[in-house]
Amino acid sequence: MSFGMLVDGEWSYHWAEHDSYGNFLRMNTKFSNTINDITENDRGRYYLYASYGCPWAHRMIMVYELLGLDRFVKLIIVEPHISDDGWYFTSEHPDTNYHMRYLRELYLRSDSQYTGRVTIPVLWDSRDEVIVNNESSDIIKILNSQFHEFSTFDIDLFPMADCAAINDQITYYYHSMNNACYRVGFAKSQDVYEFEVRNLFIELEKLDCKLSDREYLINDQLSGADISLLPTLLRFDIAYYGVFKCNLKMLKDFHNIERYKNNLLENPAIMKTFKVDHIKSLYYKIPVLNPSAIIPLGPSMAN
Ligand SMILES: N[C@@H](CCC(=O)N[C@@H](CS)C(=O)NCC(=O)O)C(=O)O
Repeated sequence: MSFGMLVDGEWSYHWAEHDSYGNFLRMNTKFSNTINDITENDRGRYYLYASYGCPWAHRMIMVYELLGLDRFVKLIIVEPHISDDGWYFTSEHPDTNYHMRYLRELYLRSDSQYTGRVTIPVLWDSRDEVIVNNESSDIIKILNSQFHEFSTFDIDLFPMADCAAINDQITYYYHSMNNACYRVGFAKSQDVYEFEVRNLFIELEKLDCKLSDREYLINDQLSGADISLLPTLLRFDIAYYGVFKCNLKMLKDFHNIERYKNNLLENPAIMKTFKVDHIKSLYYKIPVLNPSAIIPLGPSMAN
């Protein structure tokens, strides 16, 4: 059995994310609203559903922690495993909002006839009982701008003057890094795999050169571009190298990328979000990639 999705509100054990050549094609997310005019009365109204294992959710959790939004928005963490029934909750990772068993129940609360993947992250409005947005690249911007007034720390990850450049970098690295690792890992033919893995390592070489004399992707300050790229780098050696077969080199052999990654990790708000056990659990329990679900002990994180 593999992942499933909702079709007209019913759970279906169906996984349609490949073309006939074996290329991985990610489905687009379906909730793309935003929030306007948040006031003090909205404290506790919004929830973020997330996983420390998922890179798309991880970027959102990083923004949440960097801004210090915990007194305004609640964060709910799913069990780090996608089952045949999708994301789910346990006593260790409970849904403290509705006490649901499966994340799909949240999607159905928002749209009882929903058709699509049941993905995280999710920005949930508990007053209107709707999913506001389930696209990480949108949610990080919503948190940064609309929730800024209610954040503990005065950080702007999308400063107006650099916004276009940040968005360009997010799009570029989405294709060349974030999603590229998935195209390698979920390739369904040898040719597709080899094509994708070679391209990925060409892009890693380019990134390593780019980072030879800089600490951040844009100018000399942390931005949404770094936060969007970093989750992929953090998963590389501990998951993608093994389970996705992204193994022409380890990431730690790219010295500039490694320095850049470790420098970002020195930020306590970022370090707090990096949970190796959640990442390994999520990826090594994907049945089509690792039917035994055995989680490797290594690699050692030491340099
Ligand atoms: N484009 C979405 C992608 C989200 C996504 O694919 N999340 C994965 C976890 S890494 C998921 O929830 N997968 C469950 C499924 O597809 O059933 C975003 O950036 O938010």
